[in-house]
Amino acid sequence: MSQQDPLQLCKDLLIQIDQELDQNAESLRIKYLGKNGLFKNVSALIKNVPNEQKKAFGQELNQLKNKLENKIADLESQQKQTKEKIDLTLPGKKHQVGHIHPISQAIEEISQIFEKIGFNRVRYPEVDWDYYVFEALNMPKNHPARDEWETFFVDTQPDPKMGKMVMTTHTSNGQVREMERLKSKPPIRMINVARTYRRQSDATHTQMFHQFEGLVIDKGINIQHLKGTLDYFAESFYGPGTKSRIRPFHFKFTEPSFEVDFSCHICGGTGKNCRFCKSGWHEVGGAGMVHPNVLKAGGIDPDIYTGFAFGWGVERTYTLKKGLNIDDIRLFYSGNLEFLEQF
Ligand code: FA5
Repeated sequence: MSQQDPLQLCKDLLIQIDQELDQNAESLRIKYLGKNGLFKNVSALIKNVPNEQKKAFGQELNQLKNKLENKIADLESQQKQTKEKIDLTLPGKKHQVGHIHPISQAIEEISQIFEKIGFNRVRYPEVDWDYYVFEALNMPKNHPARDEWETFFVDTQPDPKMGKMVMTTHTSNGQVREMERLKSKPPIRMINVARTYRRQSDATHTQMFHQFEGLVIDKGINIQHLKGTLDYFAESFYGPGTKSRIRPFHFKFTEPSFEVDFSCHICGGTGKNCRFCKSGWHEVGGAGMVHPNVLKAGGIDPDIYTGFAFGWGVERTYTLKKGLNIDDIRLFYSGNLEFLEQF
């Protein structure tokens, strides 16, 4: 080494560092900066450098040292990062695991409650003929009662017998369909849960929501059976002590018809100073004894058989559960994970 031009040696080393195949910081440190390293050897050659070149040689050496130190520092930080990446002692990263949507959970719970007492879970079309949604339910064409349902109509060719296609406004479309499925032969114990649609949107209404529809038809079915079923559901879904109440109402497909309330779990049904219910009761939906015309539409003789039906909103029924304080059902469909992850 000592016979070569020290300045040239420095320049060669600068190139050699760039082309260095060994990428291990420690071994490079030893090779270049160690006790017997190349840098020390080259520095020692200063004694051979003529005085007028000493300054240039010194600058070259400085450049060489900086380059070596930077390269070794870079390699060290890269090695540190790689080491961190494969550190097997680090705790694993948890994958985000989703869960069933709260409304699907509610549907499952509701279905099980009714299946326990012999109801048969079914599902009928969510886009259905006018006939099943209105006409077979004692609402003839052009009847004003249809206006209440805020219907979305489907832009298709009407069927001469079945009429227009509509987005189902309620699960009551399943009533005559179930009678037909069972070839008009009671006993019928149906629980029909499905999506339903109306042109409504506010804190208690969404354009798409869910209903569950109960239908029981047999000989000798009366209002007491309906009331017993409501009480059974109230206690099973909301907890012991919850009561049901029916109030006179009007639906074209039931006679008599009722609105159904459940007692408030906050005030126990008293309504005293209760900001949650104000009256002691919460309304969840409708019910009644199946109208003879609806039985006839399903091919069932109303002189032999009677039945009851009810239809409630899943979202509404669910938000009245103890501990839930949801004052806007649109949250269920907002895609807001902070809200949904609570369930
Ligand atoms: C009906 O839909 C009747 N089919 C119920 C029925 C069935 C009566 C069988 C008799 C026999 P109503 O329009 O009141 O009735 O709706 C019932 C429930 O559905 C309401 O009380 C409410 O809980 C829910 N509901 C109605 N519209 C909406 C909406 N836009 N968003 C959320 N829930 C709704």
